[in-house]
Amino acid sequence: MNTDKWAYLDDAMVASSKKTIKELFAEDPERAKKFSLNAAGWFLDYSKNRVDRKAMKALVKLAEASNLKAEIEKMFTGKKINVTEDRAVLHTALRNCDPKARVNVDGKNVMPAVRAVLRQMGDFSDLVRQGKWKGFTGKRIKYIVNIGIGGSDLGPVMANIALTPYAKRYLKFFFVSNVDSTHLAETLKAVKADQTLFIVASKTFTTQETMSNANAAKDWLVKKLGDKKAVAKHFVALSTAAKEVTDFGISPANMFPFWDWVGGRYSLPSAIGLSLMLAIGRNNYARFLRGYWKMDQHFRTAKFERNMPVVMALLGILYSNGYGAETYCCLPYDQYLSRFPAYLQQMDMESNGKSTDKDGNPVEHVTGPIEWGEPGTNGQHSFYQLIHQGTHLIPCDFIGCCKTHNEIGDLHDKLMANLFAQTEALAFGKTADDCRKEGVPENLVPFKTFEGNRPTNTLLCDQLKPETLGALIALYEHKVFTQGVILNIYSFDQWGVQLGKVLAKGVLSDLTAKKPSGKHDASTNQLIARYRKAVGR
Ligand code: G6Q
Repeated sequence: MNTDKWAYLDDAMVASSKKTIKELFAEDPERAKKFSLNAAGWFLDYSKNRVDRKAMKALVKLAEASNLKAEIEKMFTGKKINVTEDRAVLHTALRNCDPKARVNVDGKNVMPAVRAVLRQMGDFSDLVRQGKWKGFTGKRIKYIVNIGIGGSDLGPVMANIALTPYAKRYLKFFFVSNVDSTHLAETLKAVKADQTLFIVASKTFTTQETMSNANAAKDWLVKKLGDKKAVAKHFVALSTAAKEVTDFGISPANMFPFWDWVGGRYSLPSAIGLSLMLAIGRNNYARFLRGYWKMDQHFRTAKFERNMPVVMALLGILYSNGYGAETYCCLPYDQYLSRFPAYLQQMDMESNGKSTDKDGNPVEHVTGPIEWGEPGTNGQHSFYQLIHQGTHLIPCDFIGCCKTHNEIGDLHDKLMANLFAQTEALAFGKTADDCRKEGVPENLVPFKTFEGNRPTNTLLCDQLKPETLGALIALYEHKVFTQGVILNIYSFDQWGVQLGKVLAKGVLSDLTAKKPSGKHDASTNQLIARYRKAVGR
């Protein structure tokens, strides 16, 4: 690796800080066109960023000097780039739609197994959707409860909401993730045992929250239907852990497998997507995968300067490491994408929230940004004030769909007008002179002035469809991957999640034991004692 590669970021900063976005637009009438890209059904306008050609060239050099091309190939061809877990990273194989594709892990082509699981999922979802999969008492399935957390929950929830227009409305979906008993209890109140299918979604099948909820759901079902044998008709598993699944009481025939080379937060296109397939059907699910695949191919083959994930990644690096932006905001102007920011949060922050580089040294650059966001226009009436006039620089992605699935009067025009207007206001602001011309009294001018020069990307698609959603997810996955490569960190492990899990076990035994160990710090001991007193232990 070129150790001087960060000099390219300095070059980019020199070019970037010379002119404001307003000045950049004034000097080039073709700017909008030049700083726009198309890929896999998405149009990206990144002209409202603090970059000119020079800055972009320098940023592209940063990507090249990070050996990005070679790293992309390593991922797509199954090299073990998840070094700390000694695993390949092959979520791209899950949506590889080329019937002749071969992708080897440890010398074995994984594609036949990928296709076999997709067929298994398709056949099962046909049975359920057609009412041919009967519950223990002979009734068809109406309620589907996905029990999973983190990567086994956020993607399925997000995509189920996003593709509601394609869903079979007869089926009612629920997602239970939290170990807070309220989550399961409220769900069980809304379903009928003899018509409910529980999907236990867990890569490891050992996660405390998921297994606690799954066991409680199993007890509930057996009690309601009065026979242990009912489990076979009402529980299926999505997992890599065949033994644990069998020990739980789910037959291998009702297990949909995936593999250790699928990371939890990248697992939506694996068996973890079963709840989505049940909702939208196998054909729409195939479209969803095809969208991912199109973006995968774009990422793998397009030149960096025309490569949508790479361009977005480079802009992100410019703001986090050049301008010190600490957060990144995702603002979908589509109610169906309401959970997309939450999904992105895990994808980005769990992947690139690292402080050790690949050589085991402390990182010298800012790694993953704090990712947040809410659907527009709601956010406009709460936190946008800070984005417009606050002291933080917050780069934003605005995401919109030109056609709505729900035409009501001019609501969609209004929604999109707000999206476009926000990016305009953020980029161009409003000068003190503009205020004066509008007759703003002098004492109010400082308050009504907008600095502008606030960077945004705008992503537009024709309509939110299965394929556009797949492509959108892949776009961000590859953006995060690119940033990880440039930052020289491992994006596919998550050791930071472990410590809390281990400590929780010790605390749990102190909450329930006859006598607490008192081995924690004074604050934690005090909290444990207070809790025990409140619940009468
Ligand atoms: C994702 C993380 C994490 C994981 C959950 C659930 O990349 O590893 O969010 O998905 O902890 O894990 P299981 O699927 O094993 O239950």
